[in-house]
Amino acid sequence: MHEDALLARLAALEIETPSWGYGNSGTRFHVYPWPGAARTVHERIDDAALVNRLTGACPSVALHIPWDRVDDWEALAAYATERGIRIGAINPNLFGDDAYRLGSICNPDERVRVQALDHCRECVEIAAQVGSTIISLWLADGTNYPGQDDLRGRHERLADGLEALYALLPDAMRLLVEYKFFEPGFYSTDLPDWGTAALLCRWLGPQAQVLVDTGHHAQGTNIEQIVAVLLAEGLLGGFHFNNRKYADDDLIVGSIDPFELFRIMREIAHGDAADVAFMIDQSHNVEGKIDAMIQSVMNIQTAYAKALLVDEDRLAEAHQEGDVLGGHRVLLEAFETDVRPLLGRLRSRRGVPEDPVAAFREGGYAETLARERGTTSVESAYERL
Ligand code: LRH
Ligand code: MN
Repeated sequence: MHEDALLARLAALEIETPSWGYGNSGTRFHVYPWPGAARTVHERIDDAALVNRLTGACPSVALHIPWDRVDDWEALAAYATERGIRIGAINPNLFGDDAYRLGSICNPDERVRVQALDHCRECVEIAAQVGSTIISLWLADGTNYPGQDDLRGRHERLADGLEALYALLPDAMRLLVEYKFFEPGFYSTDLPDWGTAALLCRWLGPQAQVLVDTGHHAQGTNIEQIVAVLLAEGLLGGFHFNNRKYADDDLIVGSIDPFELFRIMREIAHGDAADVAFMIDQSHNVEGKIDAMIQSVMNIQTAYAKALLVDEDRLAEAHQEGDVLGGHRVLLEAFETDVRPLLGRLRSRRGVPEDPVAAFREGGYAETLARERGTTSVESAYERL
């Protein structure tokens, strides 16, 4: 592929960052506060806008409701626009309420199911007010013990609930259905895998597609094959990029297994991914939030650049000739290519720093934010928790 075509494909890659990735976050063991970490939706939007200014690749920020709730949604959309970004996917929260102990739309209690659908209806209205076209739905629904509930009954309630939500969508809006194989359900999860999500999306209709969170699979799962099949079926709606070594660790994408990310992005580069929403979903528990997010964007761009370098003609030849190692070596050649100079040229063409993480660190942004937000040190950040 000629360099101009490569740079055009790379320039077209837009990566949405999550508002919840900019605030203090942790595990059930502890939340370690970070000096200058965003505390309000406006500060989270400010940080997302800074990531966009330094990378030129992140024109939208995903919101989570009610974590990012405000009284005036138009004003919030304007606040984002003034800072050069727009509000992206709206994520309903059907896990952060006492009522959801036994689930939300799969709950055996109809009153809870009605409450869950009401929240989804509010999220559809919010999306319409802020100009968002994506409802990104993850359900924590599941059970912890055999016999706790009827698995078939829960599936039927799941289908009914999604059908009712689907009916609320205006024409231009999409429902992205996110699956996860376990947690917080430790015996069954009602939306556990890509197959269940794909079946339901195909049944719901063309505005429903599957969201692949790269941390939501059993060890050893071939995620790029799931991506290839969903692309082939026109059911791939988007990604929640992150990385993990063990479970849903939500670490920086590409930080543990960059070769896997490359293999996933090769399926994207080789497929028709025009409508795929590339979103990050991470929590930065021990590191700075903003430079971690910028590094994540760079890791995705790196994987995509290498994927675009795959010599697809030679690969097809190797497949035709049954040249097993030959085919593998075509992929290795691209993966082992240093694409930093190419990405440096992309960024200088865009007028953004060639190394955005270095620019953030050398630019004193962290110190400025910590001073402005009054948490100049970890200690003072502790006091504010
Ligand atoms: C669930 C999940 C989901 C979000 C949450 C922040 O594990 O991936 O996408 O709602 O993380
Ligand atoms: Mn996710």
